[in-house]
Amino acid sequence: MVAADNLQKTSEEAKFDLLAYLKERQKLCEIALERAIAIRYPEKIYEAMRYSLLAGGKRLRPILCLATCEMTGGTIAMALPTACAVEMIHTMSLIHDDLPAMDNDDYRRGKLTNHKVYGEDIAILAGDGLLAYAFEYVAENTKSLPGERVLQVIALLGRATGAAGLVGGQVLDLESEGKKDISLETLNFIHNHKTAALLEASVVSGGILAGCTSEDLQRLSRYSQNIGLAFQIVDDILDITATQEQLGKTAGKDQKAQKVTYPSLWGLEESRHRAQQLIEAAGAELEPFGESALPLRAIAQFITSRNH
Ligand code: GRG
Repeated sequence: MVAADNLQKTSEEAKFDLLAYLKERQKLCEIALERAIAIRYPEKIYEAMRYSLLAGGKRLRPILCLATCEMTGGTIAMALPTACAVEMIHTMSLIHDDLPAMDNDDYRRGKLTNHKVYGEDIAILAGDGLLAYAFEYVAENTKSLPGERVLQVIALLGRATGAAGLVGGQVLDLESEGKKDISLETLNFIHNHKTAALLEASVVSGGILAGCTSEDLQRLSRYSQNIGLAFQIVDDILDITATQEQLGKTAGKDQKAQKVTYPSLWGLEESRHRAQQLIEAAGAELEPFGESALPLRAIAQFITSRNH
């Protein structure tokens, strides 16, 4: 019986065309993001915000938010403003991460970084503008849902972005620079906050908007913490194995900076193995959602198979 169930699942998964799904969802997100910010006076700041927001990228976070909302009984319309907001927050973090005071990078998403085009002052403000607008956008545009759900989403996004999330992870990352004795515990803390926190907020907010039970929200948290860490392990692997063209940003930066990474602790093979284990653990959390979990399951697999 178990074997038959597994066979059934395999054939359903085989039928699911992830690439077509991602392409369609990316297009939907591109259109929504393009409409979200119009150019007004003073034009320069809106242009700088749009330059990075509309520079491409995989749109993984908004796609996860929409997919989770649908999986748990909600609709795309319910989650679209939040999906746009998580991409605005993510883009803000990339703009600030690339600044000379942080990672000092010249390329992002295959284009010159924001500060290289607009200068450091405007790049800082473009990040700030996107961050503030993300919260305004959710509050103003999430229609026909209980206000309590919207407040819960806003609180979750705030927590994932501030010192308990992205900011905290970035601080520890900066403090770890140049140190060779970083423990696995510290490395996990950095990436659970820098990378997994916003992925988790993207997924869980989709569930909140759809009105999930707290038990299901906990499952969604565990799913996303697992894919978040796997995502970072793969990011570290790609920094070694992929080219600048594939990544759209400078490759080989970690090794050059002699940064402690998962491959530097475990080696490439073991890192791949552990990322796959995390993806399997993530998939197990989706069991109760049955067939409607196909997109989230396939996205988790994509995280370990991606080459950019
Ligand atoms: C100023 C409130 C505030 C926060 C900023 C700079 C910073 C604090 C945090 C850094 C966060 C950061 C850049 C984490 C890295 C996450 C990561 C793996 C990014 C790459 O994500 P992808 O591969 O990129 O999804 P695309 O371009 O496809 O969207």
